Amino acid sequence: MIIKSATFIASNTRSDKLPPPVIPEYAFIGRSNVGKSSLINMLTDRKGLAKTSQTPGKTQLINHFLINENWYLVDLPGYGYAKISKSKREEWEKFIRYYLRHRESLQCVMVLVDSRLEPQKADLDFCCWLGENSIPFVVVYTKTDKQSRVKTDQRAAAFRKAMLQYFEEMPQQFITSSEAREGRDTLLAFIDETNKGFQN
Ligand SMILES: Nc1nc2c(ncn2[C@@H]2O[C@H](COP(=O)(O)OP(=O)(O)OP(=O)(O)O)[C@@H](O)[C@H]2O)c(=O)[nH]1
Ligand SMILES: [Mg+2]
Repeated sequence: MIIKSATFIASNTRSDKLPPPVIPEYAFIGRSNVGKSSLINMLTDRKGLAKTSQTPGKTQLINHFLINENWYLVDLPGYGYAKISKSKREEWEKFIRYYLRHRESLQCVMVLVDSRLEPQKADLDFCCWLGENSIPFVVVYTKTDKQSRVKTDQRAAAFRKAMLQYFEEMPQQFITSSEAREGRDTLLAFIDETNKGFQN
C-alpha cells in the first residue's frame, strides 16, 4: 500500500465524540513507551504525525489519523504506566476498554510488544482480555533494531509459548523496527487486505 495522505483528525477523551464509524479502523496499543507512536510515524512516513517521547505516558488520548482518505489509524495511551495516579489510570483504562469493546468499525487491534523483553504479564493479561471480548488482534514486536535477529526470534518464541497457555492458536505476529523501518510493507499489506473485507 502506498501512503498518499495521512492527516490528524482528532484527539478524544470521550467515546461519543469519536469520528463516525464508517471506515475501517486499526488501534495501536501496548505498554507505555513500547513504540506505538513511532510505529505510526514509520508506517505513514510522517515523522511528527504522532507525538513520541522518551518519557512514558506521552500519548494520553484517543488520536485518530485518516490515511488515504479511507481508513483510520488510532494511537492510544499505553497501559502499565506507573507514574500517574491510580484513579486517573483506572479512568483511562475504563475509557479505552469501552472504546475497544464498542467501536463497530474497529477491524483489528495491533498489540505492540517490546521484542527485547521476556513475556510480560501486562501484555498477556491484555491479550486475554481482548480474547475474552472477541476483539480481533495481532501481535507486533517492536524495537528489533536494538538486538540481534536470533534474540528477537527467541523472544517471539517465548511470547508465543506463553500465549498458547491461554489461546488455542497464536494470533498473527509481525516483527518491526521503527528505527530500521522493518516490517512496514508486511503490516501495510495486512491492513490493505483487511480493509477489503470491510462492510459498512
Ligand atoms: N531504537 C528504537 N527506538 C524506538 C523504536 N520505536 C520507538 N523507539 C523509541 O522509544 C521511545 C518511545 O517511543 P513512542 O513511540 O513515544 O512510544 P509509545 O508507545 O507511543 O509511548 P506512550 O505514548 O508514552 O505510551 C522513543 O524514545 C522512541 O524513539 C524502534 O523501533 N527502535
Ligand atoms: Mg505514544
